[in-house]
Amino acid sequence: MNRVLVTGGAGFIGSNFCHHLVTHTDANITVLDKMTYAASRESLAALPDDRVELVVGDVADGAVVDPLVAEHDAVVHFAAESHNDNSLSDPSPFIQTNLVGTFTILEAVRKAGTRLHHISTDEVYGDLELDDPARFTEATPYNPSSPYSASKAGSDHLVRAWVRSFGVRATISNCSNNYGPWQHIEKFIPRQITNVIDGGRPKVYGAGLNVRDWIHADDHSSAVWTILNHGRIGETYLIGADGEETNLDVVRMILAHLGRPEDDFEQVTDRAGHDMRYAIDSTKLRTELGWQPQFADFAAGLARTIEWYQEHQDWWRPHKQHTEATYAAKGQ
Ligand code: NAD
Ligand code: TDX
Repeated sequence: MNRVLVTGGAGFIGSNFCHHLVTHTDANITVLDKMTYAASRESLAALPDDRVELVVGDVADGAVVDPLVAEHDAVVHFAAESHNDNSLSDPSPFIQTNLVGTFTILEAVRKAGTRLHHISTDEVYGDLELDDPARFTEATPYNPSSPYSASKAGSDHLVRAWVRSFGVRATISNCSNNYGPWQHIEKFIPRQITNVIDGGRPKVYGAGLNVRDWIHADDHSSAVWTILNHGRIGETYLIGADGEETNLDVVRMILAHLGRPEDDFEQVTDRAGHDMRYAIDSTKLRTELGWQPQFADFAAGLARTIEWYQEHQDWWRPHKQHTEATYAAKGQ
């Protein structure tokens, strides 16, 4: 795995994975990224030029993808439209990037014989009831709720079909909700942190009882590298760090850390079709491949993340007004 092509490598998790590779491996990296609103050159700026190259291009463009894929030992496919709320406002780019883009990557690896790891999400399994003792496993039936999660589910099915029909050498991982540095401020945790830093109030959808299973992006990256090197071809691995929290509890932790009363938040219009609870059972990854998360304590990881956003106001502040105006127009 000396030459790794990372699609979506200028996004939140893809850039974290590039940092992981530079720190923990000898691999040289090419990032293929369309540089949408979600991308950030700053997230890659600290990485050495002689090991990381950025190619600006679209994963749905075979003329760009095919020659790049042929030059690499492995492709790690992060590129996606990733925000549920945006998929409710306009599903079109989700279909194009998440489905046509994954199809384009699959055709390229089929031709070149390159190893593929496909990055997916726990949302493909739909949601669980709050009082359900069950968690998602690799055997849970697909049941996506939103245009985003349906497009990710479809991309997983394409990967499985290309493995079975064409012998493509691919693995899939479905990870729970990530948090950490460089996450776009449209997403729940950075939105609330930056609201409070700005003197505003967190905006909680509906009653705030929805549960998400949080994992630090560093732990997602280490799991992906483990699967790429040791995972069995054709297999799916669920990635999670036992981090279930209600949205209300996360907001209270952010408020408390920043010295504000824990009830100083607003309840706003709920998300259409809002999934109630996600929960990952990552036993297969832990027992088969020996992976363990490093951020076992969510509160400690969240505190470090809050401090990172306090220290990187130059990065997020130019996007804050537009992001909040978009939410305000939807009553959120
Ligand atoms: P992100 O939105 O921060 O980054 C996505 C990146 O993909 C951006 O840099 C964007 O410019 C790029 N991109 C978008 N369309 C592209 C295209 N057509 N061609 C090339 N590049 C394109 O997303 P993220 O949160 O880092 O998520 C990365 C991956 O991880 C996605 O596949 C997502 O479904 C998956 N995932 C995310 C989470 C999470 O909590 N954020 C959890 C599980 C899985
Ligand atoms: O302002 C908000 N208020 C609020 O209550 C926002 C932005 C969100 N929420 C709620 C909705 C969810 O219950 O917080 C929870 C988390 O929301 P998001 O950050 O939008 O994440 P989610 O919809 O759970 O999806 C995330 O995890 C799975 C990622 O965005 C996906 O890319 C990933 O696949």
